[in-house]
Amino acid sequence: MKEYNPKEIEGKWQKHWEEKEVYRCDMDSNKEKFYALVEFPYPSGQGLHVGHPRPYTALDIVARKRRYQGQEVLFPMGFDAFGLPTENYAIKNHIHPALVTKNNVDHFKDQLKALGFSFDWSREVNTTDPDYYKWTQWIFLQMFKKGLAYKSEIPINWCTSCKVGLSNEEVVNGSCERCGSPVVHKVKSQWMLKITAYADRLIDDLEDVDYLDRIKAQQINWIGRSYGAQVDFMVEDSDKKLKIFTTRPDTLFGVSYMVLAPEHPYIEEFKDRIENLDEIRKYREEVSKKSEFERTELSKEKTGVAIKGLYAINPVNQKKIPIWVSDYVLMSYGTGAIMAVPGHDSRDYEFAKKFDLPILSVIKGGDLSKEAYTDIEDGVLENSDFLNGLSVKEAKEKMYEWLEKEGIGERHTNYKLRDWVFSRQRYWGEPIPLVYCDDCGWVPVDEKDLPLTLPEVENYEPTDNGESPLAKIDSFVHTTCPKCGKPAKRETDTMPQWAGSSWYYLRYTDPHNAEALASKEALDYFTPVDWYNGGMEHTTLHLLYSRFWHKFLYDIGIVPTKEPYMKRTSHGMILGDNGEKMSKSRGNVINPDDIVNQYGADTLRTYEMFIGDFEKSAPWSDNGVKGCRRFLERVWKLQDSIVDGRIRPEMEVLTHQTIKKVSFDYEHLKFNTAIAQLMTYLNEINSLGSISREELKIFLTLLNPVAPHITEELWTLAGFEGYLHDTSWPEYDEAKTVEDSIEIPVQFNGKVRFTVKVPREAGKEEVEKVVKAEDAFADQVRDKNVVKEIYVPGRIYNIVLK
Ligand code: ANZ
Ligand code: ZN
Repeated sequence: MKEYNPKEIEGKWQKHWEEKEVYRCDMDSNKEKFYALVEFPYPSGQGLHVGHPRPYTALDIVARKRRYQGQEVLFPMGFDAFGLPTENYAIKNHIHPALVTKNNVDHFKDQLKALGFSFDWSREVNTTDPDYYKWTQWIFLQMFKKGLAYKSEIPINWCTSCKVGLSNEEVVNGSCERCGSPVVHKVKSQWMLKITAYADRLIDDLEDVDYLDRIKAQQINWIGRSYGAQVDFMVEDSDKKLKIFTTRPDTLFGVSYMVLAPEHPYIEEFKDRIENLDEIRKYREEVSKKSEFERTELSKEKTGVAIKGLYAINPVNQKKIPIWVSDYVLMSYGTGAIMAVPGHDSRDYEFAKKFDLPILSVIKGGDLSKEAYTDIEDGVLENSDFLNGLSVKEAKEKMYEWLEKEGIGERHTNYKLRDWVFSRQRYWGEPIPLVYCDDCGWVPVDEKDLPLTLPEVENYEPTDNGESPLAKIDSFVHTTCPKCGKPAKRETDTMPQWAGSSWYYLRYTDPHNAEALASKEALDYFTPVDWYNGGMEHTTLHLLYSRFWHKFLYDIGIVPTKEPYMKRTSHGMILGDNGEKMSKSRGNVINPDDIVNQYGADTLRTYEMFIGDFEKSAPWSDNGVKGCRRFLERVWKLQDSIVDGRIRPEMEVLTHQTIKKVSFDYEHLKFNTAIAQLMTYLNEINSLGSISREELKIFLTLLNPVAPHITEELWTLAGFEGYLHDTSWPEYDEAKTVEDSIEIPVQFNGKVRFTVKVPREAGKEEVEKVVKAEDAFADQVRDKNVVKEIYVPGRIYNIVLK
């Protein structure tokens, strides 16, 4: 037997698969399709991380298994290559970002290929390829034409270091998600996409998909739908109404003050009446330095200023109530003003305590000297005139009716979700294909002129005023209006990195199509994606954005389904051996290339699947890697102990159990327990000292999705016909997964003396015969008499002697 040499056999099989196009996928209407999708990587300069192979191996296992089961499997890979890290690297090193991207993609591809994934590389996509982004631009134009893309002068989140506008989603705790620098607000005219128009469908259609519960919850929380009412309070001695949003119209009788966001327009509107205007302006100035996150943190000490000289009138009882400004009310949510009910809202309660404002009870049962009473399930109204005695639910309903009848307010649904800031003032992104004409306004580039490609430039830095580098390229900027032919100017902002990944899974179905983003045939056959696995960090943004684009494409008749992904799962991270996130600064980064070189791709794959519960994070362990390599060494040695024949009786139950368990576990993210079962199987074989040819076939097939190279090699070495990748998945017989003989303890006067092996279904007479045939039976009885015998079926045989 030759030594196990992964280097030799892995390269050989990878070459074979590639040359024979073994994993190429084609539409085949006779076969059921299966579309398995993993998130395509951003080709960074650091190359592949050991975190990447975890999800890729997982779905590779499922893809390989489904092929054995006769499905036409689409399992593609590509690169999400626009974006800041590449651009920043290009600026620093004076290399064109396209070249940086090409080098990084080449490196990633080599690394991915060395891991033996069964991707159909003929379908590779790259979001920076003009043939690809032509369609990203096309989709944007369709949205523009439908009024879903609009320009808005809004304060945007501005990263002081990247010099780029960020969406709310890209701001984490007041800092830039990418570089960690502080984010400030800056007013800029930006292209926006109206994702809010899809908010309800993005929540409601989750009913139709099979996502992990926590993923659904994240989507729902991010959209943040709340049902409530908008209610008008009159400003005292004026004809102006102060509009507020509340989810608790039932508590209107409990309002003791109002709060405006410091940016609320009424402060300037009523500036002549406000006695302490300077104080309020000063407060507003201070607040502008804080992020929304800091402002809304629950634990923070409440601050605020009473507006002197301005009061509101409560529409339900005409009571005069004071108006305050405070930063816990955000201008960007609801109407930027609230009615405060300190008796039943915790934030209002804290505020009222701090500033000594009245706290009224309108829901029975709380102890308002301690805290706000916020229970809405059991609450019953009090001190509330026509609502007294009603439950919260009934009172809400009655109040909606009353407000509507009196013309004071109406039902209103609010969302936390904001429209998507779609402009970036950067070079390395898809140019936004719009032209500004003084006469015609914003005009789309003619579709036949797509792709609108990026011009060659000398340097990629944004301009100091924050304009995109494209603004400096006269030949790009100056054009003619596609509508009237007069001189006009191009938009110089580019799209955000999220654009290309919002529809890439569609392009994989027909990646070389020059006439459409994909043919109708291909979309009908392959979509929706059957199973999408990706990181938890992408289950809000990317998932939401791509579901939005998909729904839009559905509305305009391009894609056949409402949802892009039928099933979404997520994997945990691989951490450093110290349990912390891998990072250069911690010095705990593992390079997958080193593991492949030292132990082989099959070991890395096996290890990453065996490392622990797939959905949880797990620390790297060199010993764990070595253990998986030893397992494969023992698998390799099987070639020396092959005997002829089918499944042997002593292996029958374990074999059927193993097929059953491994088949189930691969489909349910339980890769670690599947591998543990295969290890048990191998141990049993080793204790028998041999493996029959049929047993070997089954074992190699079951292990193949995890360790595809060593198993192909052993298949060939064993002289089985054809190639392992051409065979089919083993079937199990449910009846044979249970042991059909069982051990029965035999008890004499309450003490177990020996056991007998009998068929599971054996009756008393049959068991009695076996018991009495044992020598040990005669030893026990000797000169005594058997006075009683009881058989508890399957459990115990009881004998009483005298
Ligand atoms: C009165 C009230 C009484 C409220 C009560 C709650 C409990 P969600 O569920 O997040 O939508 N609110 C409204 N606009 C706000 C803003 N711009 N900034 C901060 N808070 C705002 O929350 C809705 C509730 O948050 C609203 O209902 C309002 O307070 C507050 F016992 O109105 B409520
Ligand atoms: Zn024009």
